[in-house]
Amino acid sequence: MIGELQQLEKDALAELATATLEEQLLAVRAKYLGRKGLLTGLLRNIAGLTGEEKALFGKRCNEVKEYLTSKIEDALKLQLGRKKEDILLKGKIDVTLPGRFVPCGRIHPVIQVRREICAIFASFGFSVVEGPEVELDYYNFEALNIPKDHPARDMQDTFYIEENVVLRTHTSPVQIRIMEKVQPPVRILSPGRVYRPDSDISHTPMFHQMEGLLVDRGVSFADLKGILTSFLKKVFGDKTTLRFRPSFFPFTEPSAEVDIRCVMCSGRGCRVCGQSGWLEILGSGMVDPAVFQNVGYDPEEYTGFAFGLGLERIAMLKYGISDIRLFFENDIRFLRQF
Ligand code: 2NM
Repeated sequence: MIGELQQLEKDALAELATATLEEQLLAVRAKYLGRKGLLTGLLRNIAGLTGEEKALFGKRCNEVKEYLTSKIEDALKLQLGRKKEDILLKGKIDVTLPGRFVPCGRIHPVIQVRREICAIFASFGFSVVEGPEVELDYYNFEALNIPKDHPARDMQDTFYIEENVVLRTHTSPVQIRIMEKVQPPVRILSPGRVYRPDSDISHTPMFHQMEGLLVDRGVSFADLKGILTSFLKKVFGDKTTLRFRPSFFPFTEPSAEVDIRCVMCSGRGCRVCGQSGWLEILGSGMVDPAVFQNVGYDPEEYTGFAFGLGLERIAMLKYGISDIRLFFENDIRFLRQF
């Protein structure tokens, strides 16, 4: 029996010597020292021994058990150390390697222009407001005095979602929503995406608009001219020449379009201004009393002016871009230039 015990110890040590992984070490421990292990099996035979033999064999068994236990513990500790080292080695960073190139984005030119214009009007006391892009027919047309038979209502000019739901064709419905909620004085700016079914070198089905509205007692056309003149000189430079040209919009009366002297040819006539020497920049006018009536403002008490402009158009003139579609192709070589 002592011989079997010695053989067991030898075998266990031999297996331990070749075991390196944690699973292997635990398997060795289970095989020899576990509750159903070989050593327990040997101890079961103790019954057949005499008292003296029993004591000796039991003592030897304990010694072997303690010895093997400590050997396996040592081996387990060693392999844990190796595992930690492995993890550290794998995670080692070579700080002398060159860094990875991270391409840097830019603010889109249309949004740059939007921010610039918002900042100018903020300095005039306007606040920025936003509203839904999917809009009710009522807010997009009806409240703005655009009657059912107006040409702007044709399917060609508006994306319809349902009979009375459209993609907004301008951001004026945002202003109607504000006027419904708050009493004058009102000074607001509503930038945002708008949608019209056009597509060519100067039209995309989605583009960005900015509309402004100022309502108070005693607001006149002179205020409109003053504010818009200051604004355009801030955007295009102090020396900018402008003209107010009579126009028509269903929601303003009187209405005026504002042109600036062509920034490309200084008025001599070129392709950009169609040889006219002038560039159309924005539409404007005194808010029609019918619109005030629709939002519950008393047209006898209040007057106001409003204007609207396309942000892509301003960006094109400012940066000398000839095709509006470039803004939406997301070609990094184009976008990086601004
Ligand atoms: C324009 C031109 C003229 C305009 C009118 C309104 C409102 F809601 F007050 F009636 N908002 N924007 C307006 C006026 C827009 O865009 C060319």
